[in-house]
Amino acid sequence: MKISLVILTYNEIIGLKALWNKIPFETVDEVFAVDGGSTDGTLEFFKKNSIKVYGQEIKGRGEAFRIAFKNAKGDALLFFSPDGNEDPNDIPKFKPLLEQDNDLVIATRMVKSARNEEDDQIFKWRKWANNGFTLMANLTWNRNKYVTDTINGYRAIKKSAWEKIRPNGPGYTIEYQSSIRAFKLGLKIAEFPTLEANRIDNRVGSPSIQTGLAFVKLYLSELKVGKNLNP
Ligand SMILES: Nc1nc2c(ncn2[C@@H]2O[C@H](COP(=O)(O)OP(=O)(O)OP(=O)(O)O)[C@@H](O)[C@H]2O)c(=O)[nH]1
Ligand SMILES: [Mg+2]
Repeated sequence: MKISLVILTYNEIIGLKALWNKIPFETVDEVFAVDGGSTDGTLEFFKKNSIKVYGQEIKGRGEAFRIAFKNAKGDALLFFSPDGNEDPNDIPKFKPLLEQDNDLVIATRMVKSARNEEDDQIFKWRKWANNGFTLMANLTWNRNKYVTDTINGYRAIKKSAWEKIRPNGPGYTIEYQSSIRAFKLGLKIAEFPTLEANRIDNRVGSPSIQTGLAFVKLYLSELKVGKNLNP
């Protein structure tokens, strides 16, 4: 099975530089980046390191995923966000699970042996919200083993599965929609625990309230479309 590593960036030069030498490139078959319009030196960094970059006419991670699937040569795409949250040591863990016939493999931040970015805070607002959305998706659509982190971006998806689910959602909803649609079709999903670290620069990434509302909207629209995924 050939794996395409997709690096997702939007002004991520600080994390990118810090993590670059820790990425096990030798364990994947292809590497490219999809960039949402960086102006901070990210594009120059990729150029210097001979990494092909696809730009986006429409911003957001949803569009980035779609561009990646259009262009990748691999059988499965592994999405990596170099902002510090995702541990590059996990990159080789996806392939064996894909080869065990799983369509979607998710690095979960929501089991005992894992860590979520907010675990050292008393009020884990984002974690709790994520767990709420995950519960709703599992109860509504999952007929197999409970999936603990339907939202994490650190995941690998087989091209064959993507073509069946064809997620059309915007921005940060893309992972949630992919998980929901995989539930609907009864695709095989595996998870392994990951240790989510803090963002390397101290920026705030996704805006919480706006993203939460987008998730509610996505959940409702998935209820409406049901199994009619390609209208
Ligand atoms: N290609 C692409 N990547 C994006 C876009 N928006 C965000 N990203 C990248 O996706 C990754 C995750 O985005 P973040 O904004 O950090 O979202 P988050 O992880 O929910 O937020 P934090 O917890 O604050 O890090 C980062 O590597 C971003 O650079 C986009 O429009 N296009
Ligand atoms: Mg992040």
